[in-house]
Amino acid sequence: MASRKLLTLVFIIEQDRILLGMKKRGFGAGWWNGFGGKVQQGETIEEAAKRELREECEITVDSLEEFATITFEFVNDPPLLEVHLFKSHTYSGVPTETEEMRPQWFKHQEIPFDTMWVDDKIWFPYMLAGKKFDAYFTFQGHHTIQNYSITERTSSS
Ligand code: 6OG
Repeated sequence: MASRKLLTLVFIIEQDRILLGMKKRGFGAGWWNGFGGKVQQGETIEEAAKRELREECEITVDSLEEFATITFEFVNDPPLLEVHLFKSHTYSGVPTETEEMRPQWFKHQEIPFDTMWVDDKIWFPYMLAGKKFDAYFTFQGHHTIQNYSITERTSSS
């Protein structure tokens, strides 16, 4: 079986706006995204999500709701990325620029999809509608989606 890397992605979502960060370095640099990174040994996925949020924009959350997983396959470029997505409506602190991310609020209708990973415009509508889902995207390089699937979670799953 192909090896997988576990990653987190956190969104602070208020009624009419969402907090994104401009990634300043590393994977996905130059694109707006949620806050997140690799799960380290000895921490749970949720602990990693909270740590990355704190490290990347200096805010904290009491609790996070896990609402989706997205697995990314890059053709001829393993490993698979298994990204666990979390959201919160509330947070403590002031979103602050760090070496890794420059945070900024966006109205739901003004999300900068042209400066984001191309998968985002496909699944953000699910997230903003409060849906839970599991998705799989196969990428050819970093700009082209070869195919994908999204399965909405039913209330019993
Ligand atoms: P570091 O490797 O820098 O964390 N990530 C993606 N996010 C979106 N929206 N689309 C993708 O399409 C992504 N691939 C990875 C997961 C990388 C961060 O980027 C996210 C992590 O939060 C391919 O530590």
